Amino acid sequence: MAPVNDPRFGFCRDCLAAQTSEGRRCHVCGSPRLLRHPELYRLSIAHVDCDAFYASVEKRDNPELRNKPVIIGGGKRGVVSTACYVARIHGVKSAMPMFKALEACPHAVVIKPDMEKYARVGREIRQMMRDLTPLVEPLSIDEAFLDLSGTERLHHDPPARVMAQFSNRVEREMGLSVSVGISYCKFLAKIASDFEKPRGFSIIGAEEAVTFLADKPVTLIWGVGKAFAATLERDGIRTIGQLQTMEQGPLMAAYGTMGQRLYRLSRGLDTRRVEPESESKSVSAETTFNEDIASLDDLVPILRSLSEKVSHRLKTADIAGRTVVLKLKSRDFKLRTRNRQLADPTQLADRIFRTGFSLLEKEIDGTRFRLLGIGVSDLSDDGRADPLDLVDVQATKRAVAETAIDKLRGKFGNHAVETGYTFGKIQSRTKNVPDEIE
Ligand code: DCP
Ligand code: MG
Repeated sequence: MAPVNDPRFGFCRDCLAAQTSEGRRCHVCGSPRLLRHPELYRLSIAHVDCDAFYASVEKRDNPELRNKPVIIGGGKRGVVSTACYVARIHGVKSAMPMFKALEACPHAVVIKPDMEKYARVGREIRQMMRDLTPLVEPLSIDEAFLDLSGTERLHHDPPARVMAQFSNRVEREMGLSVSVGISYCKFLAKIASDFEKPRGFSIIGAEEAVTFLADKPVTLIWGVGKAFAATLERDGIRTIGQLQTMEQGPLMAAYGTMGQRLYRLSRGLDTRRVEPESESKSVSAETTFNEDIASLDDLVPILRSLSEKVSHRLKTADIAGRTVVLKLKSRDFKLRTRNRQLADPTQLADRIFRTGFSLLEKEIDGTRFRLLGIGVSDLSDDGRADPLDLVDVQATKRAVAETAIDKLRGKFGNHAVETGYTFGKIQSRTKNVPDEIE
């Protein structure tokens, strides 16, 4: 009987044989991909992220590309969506302008993204995750959290071994590779999956969490973007280790709710649960125009009014959504959907509108549109929506203004207050088509 669950014994990621010795290669199959960790059989939160996702799908479907540098991108955005690992060696990165990428790697094969295909592949992989546990929380097209606590009796194997088998299964059946991170919480599982990409498998245990985090930059903390990192830098804080020496009170006094997050996450304290997708998938509003519209100026007031509708429904149901989805239908009925994930769920018209606006702006290319829709998905109702963002004072002011407008509308009806974006601008343009909630 293999010494499963005894942390003195690791196992081989390839053949899963238990490793009884300290050797660097598997004593059964010779593979060097061995896993050993004192908490190996106790950790049950996993994060999975596909390697160079779009590029890997294209390579799988055209074996001639296998050893070539491949860039997915181009089209109207003119930037790199993803680069395979060969292209990355030449310095090509996501979000790089295409012309720069081709300067760095002139012999790269450039492929336009086929979003439908990637979404289908993403769904197939998610289904394989759901074979392991119902607690699967997708974060984007190619990544998800899994909570495997309590599944050991079902699988007759601890989570780490289940995940190693999963990653082998994805390679075998889907022809794609993934990287896996395992820990006791979401924060560290996600960091772990990024640790030794591609084909990675990393483990961060509770014992080592604080030391592991100490020399890492603050940007590793969920919610610390460029702007906030710059604020912290001005205050002399660059590493997570520095946060570990600070108390919660002063951190909250300086940075509000974010201060609490800094305090907790820097110490590896993260009790967020893995939340499977919610029943109601999205809340949206859309409208078909009397006449097709091509100009941004004409679309903006409609977008604003639809954002307010969506926000009103979210507030009424006391839910919030983390992904903003923009929908456009062109005169020839071609559908475009674009989405963007926010750092926190929102129910504010202002955030929905501003995010929708930045997505819409990019789509203005002379096409005449017959329909515009805006909505949010990734719904949640746990009160984590719209933390007051002390970094962006203007955003806080707008949120406060919006609450005031909501109160007035609550008293005097929906048309009591109109914002500058919509005032007098849209009545004549839109048909009275019912909106939808999926
Ligand atoms: N993506 C994009 N634009 C970006 C970043 C990502 O269109 N700026 C798309 C393309 C990626 C997919 O999302 O294939 C997944 O994003 P990841 O950040 O997980 O990147 P990859 O999977 O490509 O690479 P990695 O191996 O680093 O995960
Ligand atoms: Mg990825």
